[in-house]
Amino acid sequence: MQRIKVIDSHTGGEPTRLIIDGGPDLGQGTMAERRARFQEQHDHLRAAVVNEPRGSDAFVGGLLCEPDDPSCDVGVIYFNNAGYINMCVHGTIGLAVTLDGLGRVPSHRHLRIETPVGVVGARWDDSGNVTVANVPSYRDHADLRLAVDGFGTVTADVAWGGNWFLLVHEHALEVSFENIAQLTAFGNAARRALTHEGIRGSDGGEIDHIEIFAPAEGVDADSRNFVLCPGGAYDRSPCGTGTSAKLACLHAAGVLDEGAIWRQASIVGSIFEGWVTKDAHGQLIPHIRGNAHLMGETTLLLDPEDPFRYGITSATVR
Ligand code: PYC
Repeated sequence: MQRIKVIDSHTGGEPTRLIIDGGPDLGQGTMAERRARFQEQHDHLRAAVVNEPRGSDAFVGGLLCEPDDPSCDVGVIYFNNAGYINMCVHGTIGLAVTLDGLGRVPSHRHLRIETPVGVVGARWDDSGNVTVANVPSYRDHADLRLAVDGFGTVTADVAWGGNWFLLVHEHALEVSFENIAQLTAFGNAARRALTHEGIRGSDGGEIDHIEIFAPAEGVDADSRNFVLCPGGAYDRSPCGTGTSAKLACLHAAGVLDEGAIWRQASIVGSIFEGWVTKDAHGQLIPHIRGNAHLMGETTLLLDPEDPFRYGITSATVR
């Protein structure tokens, strides 16, 4: 019986399942190289950890690794029900709180974390919140007009915040918890429209996260968002890489100065605070502050007799 030890947390309602023991041995190399090995040789374990019947479409999984970069404390590879994601801020806040619970955080209360798309930082403040200093982020396209089948033409930006986002700011949608089914249908149609139009990120990457914005009503925030993740689930948190992409767009538009606070509410009302600084190379660094709660410490059992031990996926359904 294969055993995989995980710790579950949630960040603003969005779950993270961190593999702390029993995960695949990916050998040495950068996180990007090890992620490729994970995908090629051990993808069934990704599916086992996050898909039903053990997981759900909402879970983001993280595989804790020894870092390749000696300046880092840990490395991590993030994944979900559909595959692998580049960076995950809510997951990094969850990882930080998990390592703290395990007593693995240095006394200076700061972690350097290696990901497939760069090194990020996680720092605690006196209130117990964690701030993630994300990878350099930027706006790629402004005010793109996109015809979305069944929803008319919307206006959106494209930005990198550790993943590629379409950030829709002019639309006729109601951004509310009650309207999740329609928002999800829109997000899927917008992804099809991007594919149809051949619109990708400037590095050729697929724009696989769709983010829709509206004024925040009933919460103390600058905006409320709905984020559709690549596997079809919506982000319960405000999505830290999505908030990073938003900060990059606001800064590029000249409406968010360095250090000014932006409060982003999610579709369930949880909030991240964000601001931007510039690094030594003049690149824009988003900082995202939030907190996470531990939910469970589990040993997953993969019974060789269980036909769904590697999750319910198209590969296991008969
Ligand atoms: O918080 O960056 C994030 C994230 C990405 C996908 C789900 N959450």
